[in-house]
Amino acid sequence: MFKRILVANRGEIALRVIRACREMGIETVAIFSEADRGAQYLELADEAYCVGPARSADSYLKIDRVISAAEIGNVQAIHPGYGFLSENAHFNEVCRSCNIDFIGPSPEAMRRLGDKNEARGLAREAQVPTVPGSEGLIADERQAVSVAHEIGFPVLIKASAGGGGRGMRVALNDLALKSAVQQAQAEAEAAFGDASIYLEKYIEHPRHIEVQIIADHHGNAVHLWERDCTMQRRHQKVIEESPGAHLDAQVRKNICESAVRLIKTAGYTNAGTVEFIVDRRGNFYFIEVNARIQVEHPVTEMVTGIDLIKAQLRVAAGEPLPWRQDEIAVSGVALECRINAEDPARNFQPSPGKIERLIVPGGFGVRFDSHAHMGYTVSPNYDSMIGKLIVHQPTRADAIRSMQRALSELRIEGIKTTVPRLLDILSHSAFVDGQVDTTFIERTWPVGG
Ligand code: MV4
Repeated sequence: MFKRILVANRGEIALRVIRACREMGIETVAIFSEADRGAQYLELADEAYCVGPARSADSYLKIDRVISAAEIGNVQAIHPGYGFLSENAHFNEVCRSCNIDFIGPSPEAMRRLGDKNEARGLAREAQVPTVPGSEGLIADERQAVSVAHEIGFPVLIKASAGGGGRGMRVALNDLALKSAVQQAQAEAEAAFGDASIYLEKYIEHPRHIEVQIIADHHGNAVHLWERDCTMQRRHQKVIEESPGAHLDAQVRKNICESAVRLIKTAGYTNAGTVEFIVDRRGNFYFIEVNARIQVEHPVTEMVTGIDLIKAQLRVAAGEPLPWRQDEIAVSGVALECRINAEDPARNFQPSPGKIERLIVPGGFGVRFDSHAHMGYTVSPNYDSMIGKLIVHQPTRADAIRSMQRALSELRIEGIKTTVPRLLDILSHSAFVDGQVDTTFIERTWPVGG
């Protein structure tokens, strides 16, 4: 096992990784920007180095500075967390060339799956259902129209280098499609430095189901069942749960087994997530792979009893997976609410500032993963998530009640948070009945969603 690793992240995920390392007897080196000086996770790490000014682009995203901290800190491996450099295949390669283990997939697997068009090809090869659409990339308007006539409108143009909803465009007819193709290519070139686009049938009112997988370096791969992340606003997840409510048992098994086939075909190692959209009839389609630990990993941890960060560290150190697929069972239901420093009354405008008072809920089956504390100042430089409230209960109804109780105990004063909107969702009959799709929030609270 590693003796010492660098945590190339900040906030709650840095804290989460440092805590797992402490329990495993692994020393940690933390990094911070000038805006994060004095943060709690830095005290819990064994060492900490400043990597630059507040702006992410000048600190957490600066590969040379992060690698310098790793060299000075004399670490064997880097845990990238989520966001920042976590899915940067170049950074992953630099780690390899510096003889530092990257706690995640190989640069090759990361690059293959990071290209959404290539990932689609791998899915077809693995006999995983993909959305009807173009065979490969779309070169021009003429080809786009021809594919659209085969599959039927509406169609969705996606950027191959995009993901997470970035660079997508719906077209309802020939004329709209023709003008959208060139715009989409130009936008993709500007945003990702890669103009590649492909076409899919637009699946209306889908549910978002994602499968947690983990693979070792000995050819073993398992899934840890699914999460339902349908409750989103503008591609930002709001509430996540596991298992998926009302997911047919056979569909569920098929989706999870598809995810494992795909990552085996891709030669993927470590933890990852395979995203699917599921239509009203239970048809499911592969969308993309997230080659990192995700924000919502705790709901899977609660229902499976498996610590995913520890599993990542063990796999990266070369240990074989300690469980067979039939040993991974789901018990009860877990819900996660993301607590953001945003004002629901002002179109979710960020609400940075000092937390004057904080009371954290507790009790049976309640977990609060957060780097926030009384006196902590939420910086405007980073994403607005200040914590994740997770509950685990025997049934979904119990979990909802528990989450309502825990949220009502949570007191955060000095800044605005999304807690009131979370309570609105939890008491909405469509959520309680599990009858929502990805457009629920925007439809239910139309003024800015
Ligand atoms: C889609 C889709 C409908 N049809 N693809 C958005 C995020 C990215 N991972 C894929 N996304 C979608 N892809 C086809 N062919 C609808 C979405 C989508 C969505 C998916 C999951 C969760 C929320 C969403 C919100 C809007 C659109």
